[in-house]
Amino acid sequence: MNIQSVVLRRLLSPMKEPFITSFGLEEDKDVVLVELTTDTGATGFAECTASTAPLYSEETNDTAWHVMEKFLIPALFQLDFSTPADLHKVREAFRPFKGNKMAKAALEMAVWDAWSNQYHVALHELLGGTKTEIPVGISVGIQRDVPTLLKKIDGYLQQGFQRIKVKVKPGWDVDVLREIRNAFGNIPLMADANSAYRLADIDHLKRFDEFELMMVEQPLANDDIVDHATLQSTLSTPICLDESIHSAEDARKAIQLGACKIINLKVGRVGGFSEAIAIHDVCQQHGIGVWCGGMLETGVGRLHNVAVTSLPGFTLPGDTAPSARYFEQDIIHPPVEFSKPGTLSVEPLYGVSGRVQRDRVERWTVAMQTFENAGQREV
Ligand code: OSB
Ligand code: MG
Repeated sequence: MNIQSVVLRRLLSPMKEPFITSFGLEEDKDVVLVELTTDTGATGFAECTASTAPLYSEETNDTAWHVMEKFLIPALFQLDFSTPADLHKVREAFRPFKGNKMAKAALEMAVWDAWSNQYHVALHELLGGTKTEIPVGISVGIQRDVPTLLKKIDGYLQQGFQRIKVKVKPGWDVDVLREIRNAFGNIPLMADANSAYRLADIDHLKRFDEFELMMVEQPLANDDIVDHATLQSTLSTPICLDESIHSAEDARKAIQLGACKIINLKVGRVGGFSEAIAIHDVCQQHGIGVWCGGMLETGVGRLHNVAVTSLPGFTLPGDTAPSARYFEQDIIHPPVEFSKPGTLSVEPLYGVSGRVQRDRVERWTVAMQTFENAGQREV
């Protein structure tokens, strides 16, 4: 398999409601969608999980586009793929370029997606996935007030979501968690701070233990693992790292230091499927819990998240909610929907291209650029 062309598209589409975290607010879906075409005419899609502003990580959609255009697409055009093991070549080809994991992931995932499409191998099987059903949780943003939050949680519990994650920040944490416990008792509950605290807040963070949360996600800085280890040694609540983990090496070091007991694995954040599989394997070897996080993806990223969650180590419910949670109309059809409340089934998917609705993609496209693999054409 050779890559003949790459099309980058920037899409802007409305979301059902804004999503508020300790770092800011996301109102519309602003996303770079990658489409690859291979020498046999097979198609691979993937989406980039960067955002408009560098608030979750340092990447933005503009930087991702730039890095793909100038460095990653030219490197990709040098590669050819003859066996599934060759798919790991993409990670190696991108390794000299530092960081920019979301840009790398978008192209790398589109290559796996294209292989799945070209050779009619189910994507989850290509990744090594074995599960046919996955449990699903929900991430609930910061709300105007506690009654509004409780009403939302009530609705999600009724829909069957198997775990509630609430976003917390200083001033919206202990009292809110107490109200949730008072209202809903012993539900599977966790909190995500998106780096909103410092180690100096340790006494405050210890108060979280009272609520017997499944975990607290990324309480400290996005680039820290050392202080997280100190914090974990005094907290009974398991720490889950999100922002701090960009590679299997990061995971190994965090585990070795005792910085976390659980990892939120986002394929975009770690640079693609190869690295995601490696992190999954490190977690499995060390008995560390792992689950698939989300970045408010469109259906394209959502289907990829479902496929990766089929790997056996993904034992905890992920942030892989159905399409309807975010969009009136997803860019895929049929949308991602529960097979039974709180559960998604992992259906064999031969790349996502058969689900992508081109008219919807075109409706939301605000920029587009095509890259032809000139070298390939001469062959
Ligand atoms: O920290 O997990 C996060 C959304 C955007 C950026 C960061 C995060 C999130 C979520 C929502 O928690 C996950 C989802 O529902 O896709
Ligand atoms: Mg998080």
